[in-house]
Amino acid sequence: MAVLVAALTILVWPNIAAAEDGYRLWLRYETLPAAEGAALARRAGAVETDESADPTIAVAVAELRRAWPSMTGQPLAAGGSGAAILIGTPKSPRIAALRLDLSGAGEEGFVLREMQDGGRPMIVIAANRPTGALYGAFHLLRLAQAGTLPDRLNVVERPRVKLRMLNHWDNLDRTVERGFSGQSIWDWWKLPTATDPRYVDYARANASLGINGTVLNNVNAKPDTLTAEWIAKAAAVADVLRPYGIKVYLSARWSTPVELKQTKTADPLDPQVAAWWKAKADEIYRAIPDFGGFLVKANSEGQPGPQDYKRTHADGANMLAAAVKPHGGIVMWRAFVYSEVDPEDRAKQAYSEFKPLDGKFADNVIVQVKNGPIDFQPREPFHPLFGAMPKTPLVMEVQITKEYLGFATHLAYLAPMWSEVLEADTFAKGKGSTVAKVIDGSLDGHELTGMAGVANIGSDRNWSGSIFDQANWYAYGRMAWNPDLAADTIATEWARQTFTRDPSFVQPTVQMMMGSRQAVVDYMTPLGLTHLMATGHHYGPGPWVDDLARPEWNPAYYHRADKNGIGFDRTRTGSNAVAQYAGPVARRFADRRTVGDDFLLWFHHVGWDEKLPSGRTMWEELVARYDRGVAAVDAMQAHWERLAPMIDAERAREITQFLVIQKQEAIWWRDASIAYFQSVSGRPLPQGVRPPAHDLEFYKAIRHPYAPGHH
Ligand code: BDP
Repeated sequence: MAVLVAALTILVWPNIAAAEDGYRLWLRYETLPAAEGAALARRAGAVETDESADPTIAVAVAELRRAWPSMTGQPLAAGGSGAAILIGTPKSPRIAALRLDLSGAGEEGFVLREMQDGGRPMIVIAANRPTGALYGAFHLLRLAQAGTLPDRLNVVERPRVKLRMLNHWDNLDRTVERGFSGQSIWDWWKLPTATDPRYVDYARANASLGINGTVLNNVNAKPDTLTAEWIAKAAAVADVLRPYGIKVYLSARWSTPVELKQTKTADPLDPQVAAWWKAKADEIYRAIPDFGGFLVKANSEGQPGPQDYKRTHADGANMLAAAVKPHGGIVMWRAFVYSEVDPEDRAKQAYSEFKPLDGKFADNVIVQVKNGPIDFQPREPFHPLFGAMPKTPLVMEVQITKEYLGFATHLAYLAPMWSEVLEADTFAKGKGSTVAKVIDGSLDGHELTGMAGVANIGSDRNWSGSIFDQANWYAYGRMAWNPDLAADTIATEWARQTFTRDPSFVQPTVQMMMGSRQAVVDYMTPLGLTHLMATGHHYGPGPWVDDLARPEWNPAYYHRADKNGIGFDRTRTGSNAVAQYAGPVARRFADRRTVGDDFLLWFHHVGWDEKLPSGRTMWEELVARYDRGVAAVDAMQAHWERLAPMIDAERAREITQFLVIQKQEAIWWRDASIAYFQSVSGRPLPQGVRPPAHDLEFYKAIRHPYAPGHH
């Protein structure tokens, strides 16, 4: 037996050693081709600093020392006279002596320069603060890994957005709301004493993108989060993340003091309530001196809030803001609200509630607005609050986890969706008032700026549930650093670091990624349709659902299909949601000739037999879009069959299998949707179109009580 085990070990071991399970993300530091590795080693053969006592510089140096020999294939020199990387801030005598202009680097940016230092060739990573130096180190490694290091380095970068946040929707029992990649990485039960080494790798990955804040717990928060027991756990995580420039924040439940039986009310204007939060903030800051602040979901989807006491969102936010203000903390107050009693179009409600509060928030409050007016759908127009609250800094919140875009198994690269919103012109101050300019503060002169991404990170070995979902984490971080970065540029640098630099792999992979989100739109919610997912878990189609307690939870509320036509009239003849946008935008959306395919049924109710610019009728076009979505997945599969052999078998296999799932589910979406809409439209299927595999009742009967991510 022992002999057999030994023999098996020998057989199996090489595979294990070469295992590519995705754990290393984009920080793989594979050995470069020999000539390139040697050239890199000549440019720098050692890593030097005067500031190794600084914890952030220390982790930057550690990262460089781990990556450099791994990429060059040569050990680092012990020190001395050869070419080297020199990293630090002006506190370092050697950096100060170089007299670099660091004004362009700001608080968190960096300068990368190749220059002579006492006759030695140096790659200099210099920054005003240690965190900037850490970001510079990661930038250097990104360029080296991606094979895009210029001959003479001369880079100046600084982040455009101040708060680059992840929002974990992680519960205290380690389940994750809308998480499809295992359990929460926060092993609360073992904290604060045991800290999983994974927290360090989490910090490295985030720091490599410039992410500088993380909200540890779900916006649907429990009062327990703010007990001494849990504060200690959060503090232990904060200690691990701190050297990487990442601050910890917590989601706070509005009614916490009442539920902990420490106050009688949660009325924000009650002095006892304000005193409780002030004492709580003091307690948190004693444990976490650089605590970032609170994220709050209030009076939204059943969560308590200041309106329970007839106070406004501003009253609530400002009371909390006063509690954290002496410590330099902030409050991120979410604008994701819609009422269970208000019959008004849900797409209008957040604007109606928040716009009148513009100018009423304290200066350490930032209002967090989802990218679109409904809820993280495969495509939404930009949220009308962007550009409408010039006196209030707004965070744009996007969902990295794919609640509505096929969970972790569908390949859907989300950067094109985020760019679409960031590039959208609000016309708030005339042409060129893009959402990106609202977010980076340049439009209205705000210093406090932010982006928030609902994390897709979990305990799965590959972190994100699939290899391609790692690209969404990556792209989110890169875009939070620079909202103008192009989605395909990001995909290219990600693919080159994650897989290989071989252009015959990278190019078609990037092409596949770039088209993938539109494919999802086409097979789930084409032409501006939205929110047609099945109830609760949001997995699979449910366009027929019309019997849920709240009207705006029903897909039928959104598509409004009847025997005459389909779509939600949001023009003047309907809910007039278009009027929440600035003039030129409102006019474009309101006009059938200018609204475009993407938002046609978002803003208009269109007759089934009306002719569209394609020459097809509405009904024919709808069917054609569903077919186009399925065909796009077919094409992805065909591409991948050719590409898979170019990478390691382990990751290739997962991608191949997930594409099979995506194909099956794209067909399910198409067939179920066509079966349903045909039952409403009564129109025959256009010629040559394949009928759904089953009748409508079959699709309606499908149940998924154990779908992941539900709460
Ligand atoms: C919805 C999710 C729900 C979240 C909510 C939110 O279905 O689980 O709690 O967003 O953002 O999309 O608060």
